[in-house]
Amino acid sequence: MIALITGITGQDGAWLAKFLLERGYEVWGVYRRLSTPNFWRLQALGITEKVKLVQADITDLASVVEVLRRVQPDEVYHLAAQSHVAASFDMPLATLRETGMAVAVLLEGLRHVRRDAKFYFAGSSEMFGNTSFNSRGMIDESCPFRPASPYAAAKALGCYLARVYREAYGMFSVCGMLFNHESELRGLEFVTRKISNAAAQIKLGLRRELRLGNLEARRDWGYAPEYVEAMWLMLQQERPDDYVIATGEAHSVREFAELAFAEVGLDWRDYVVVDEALKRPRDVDVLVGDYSKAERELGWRPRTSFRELVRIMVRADLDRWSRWLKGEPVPFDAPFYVESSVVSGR
Ligand code: NAP
Ligand code: F7E
Repeated sequence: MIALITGITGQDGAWLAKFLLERGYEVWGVYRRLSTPNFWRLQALGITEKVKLVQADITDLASVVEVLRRVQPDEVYHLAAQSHVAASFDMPLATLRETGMAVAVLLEGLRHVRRDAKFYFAGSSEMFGNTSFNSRGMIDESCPFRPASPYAAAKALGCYLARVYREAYGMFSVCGMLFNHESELRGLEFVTRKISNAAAQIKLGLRRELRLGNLEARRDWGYAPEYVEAMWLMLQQERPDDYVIATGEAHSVREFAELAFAEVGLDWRDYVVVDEALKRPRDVDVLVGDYSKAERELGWRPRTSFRELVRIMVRADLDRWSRWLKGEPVPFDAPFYVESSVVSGR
């Protein structure tokens, strides 16, 4: 089986590539040209030599069609996007193009080149925004979309397109409604990794404080390697359908910080500074997902607790910085990152 992953250099792309390689897939990954190569996650997982990398920009139909013709994939996992919610307020048009319109680029490309391929679209809990909850006090597939950011609006467009191509052309096209999922490969601009990295640096005396925005936001945080398995399961079903993937538990940013600093023996209150500039023009208060349908139909359920997730992330950052201080070569992003309220996003 041949799988094509867009966004292979991102967190989920790397974990998914590893997962599919382990199942015997021939894995191709789309990456875009950057001034500096960005393969640290593939290196960290030791799979750089095992995946086949092809260059394309997901907003460029010609380049996408060229890749589809060359690869002839059986399964396409469309993960590439401008994935940062706060950045979408700063770059709404670019986000709509890369996160929303690009879904039409992929679907049109597939419709013309490989209509029988299975297509996974990386939808998001953000599509629901401040929606009304189901009778279990959670969000499921039937809850209405109420996007609260340009990112969320773009993802909602992508999800609707995935359904339109399924219904209009009979394509096997699904929208995964994934709630926040994190890991040691998470980007530094997202709050969990921002915290785990800072806790590790502060512990080792490499910095003094951590500036955060809205500490009261509550999110349903799961472990990314388990979530990519759900993507694959969706494409192994007889009929295409959309699924919520979540843990069913919400925790606040404050709780994450508390646990992360405790993991390195520190009190978060001594180091975290709330910075109003890091608060978003609009935020979603609480997102918590009901994964009953996925459990029933895919046999999927989360396995890593919130506490374990925090531990995995903090220990990974502590280990990486400790090795880096000893001069060992470590594939990670943090030493090259400049964090300030101007560049770090919210
Ligand atoms: P990520 O780490 O930010 O990765 C995004 C990927 O998209 C990167 O490989 C990036 O390439 C690529 N990309 C962006 N614009 C591109 C373009 N114009 N052409 C080609 N590639 C482009 O995101 P992630 O956390 O892995 O998430 C994967 C997908 O799931 C995203 O669509 C995200 O919106 C969605 N999602 C994520 C979560 C979550 O909690 N992680 C939850 C729900 C949905 P570069 O490396 O070159 O930047
Ligand atoms: O923010 C609050 C922030 O940027 C989480 C993406 O993968 O998941 C992710 O989007 C919460 C928000 O993730 C800071 O206001 C406080 O309430 O880690 P985040 P996100 O916006 O939930 C969804 C499901 C996706 O689809 C996205 O692709 O944390 N927060 N202080 C902060 N957030 C950031 N980034 N930085 C702070 O300093």
